[in-house]
Amino acid sequence: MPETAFGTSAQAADLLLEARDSTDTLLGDWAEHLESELGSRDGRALAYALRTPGKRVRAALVLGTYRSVGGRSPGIAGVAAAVETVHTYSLVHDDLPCMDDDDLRRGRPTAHRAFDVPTATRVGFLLVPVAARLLTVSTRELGLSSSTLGRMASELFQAGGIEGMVGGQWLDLEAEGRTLTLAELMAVHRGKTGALIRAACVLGGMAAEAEPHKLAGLMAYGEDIGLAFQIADDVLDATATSEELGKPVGRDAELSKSTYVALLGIEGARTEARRIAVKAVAHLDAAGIPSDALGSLAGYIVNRTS
Ligand code: GRG
Repeated sequence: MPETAFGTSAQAADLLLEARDSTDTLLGDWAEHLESELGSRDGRALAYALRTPGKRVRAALVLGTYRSVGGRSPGIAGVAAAVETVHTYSLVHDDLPCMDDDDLRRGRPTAHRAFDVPTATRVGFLLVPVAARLLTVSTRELGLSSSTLGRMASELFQAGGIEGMVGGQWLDLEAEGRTLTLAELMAVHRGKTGALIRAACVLGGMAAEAEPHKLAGLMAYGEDIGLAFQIADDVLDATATSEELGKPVGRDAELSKSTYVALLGIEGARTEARRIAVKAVAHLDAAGIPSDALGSLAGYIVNRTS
């Protein structure tokens, strides 16, 4: 594995592999269970969405942050799957004709193409309580108190709501065809993408019952790495192929979206993503959190090709 400015990439590769395995297995089991529980076209569509295979970066961040502050239980996989389920809901709705109107996601037809728009709309909403159930079951398995569950749920669903993901997406949609300032664009990116990534990092810390200063360090890392992730996404939309991403490319330009690439150019955006990722890792060092695995993930996030 090559050395990068963020250390070796081997630790990120291992974490991502583990996150993919555990998340795909857990969500596959839930898909089967929910399909028979609902027993309808909605059940099949819900299972379809749960089974779409993503990179599982948010799950890897949950595992990595949990372990960085001493967590050791395999039960953390359920928390990771809960975060990925909120993310999947956002992708199902993001692809709808009233939003980005995309046909392909994760190399497969989007949920509304595989089924239909009303079904995909319902599936998006149905995924939110599935995430809540996953979080509840997993915190029980981790032996956490109901007040810790309450704090984790609040973190996750606040990040997924108007103060985070929904709010950021809303601003993003409103801004189509308009040129945002860098400060406005940063607010969009921190909301629509960064908030859930930050929550993944905070949830990992909360599940390990991290001390407050370490939790603050993980939150600061998550805040920066979430922004860096979306800047890298802007770069990939302008530079990667549809085969590499499993979704259409060049959509930002087609929809006249403000992006870091539009404002800073491709190289400028790459440099900015790397600068912010370095800053993210510095928060861990300042909080006394081992940064080998999380530094490696930061490197993956800004250097990835898909
Ligand atoms: C009601 C306004 C309103 C919004 C609903 C749709 C929505 C909520 C939010 C959209 C948030 C969104 C899709 C942000 C983009 C995040 C992003 C960069 C997704 C791609 O993540 P990857 O690369 O994808 O991790 P995989 O497929 O690997 O999981």
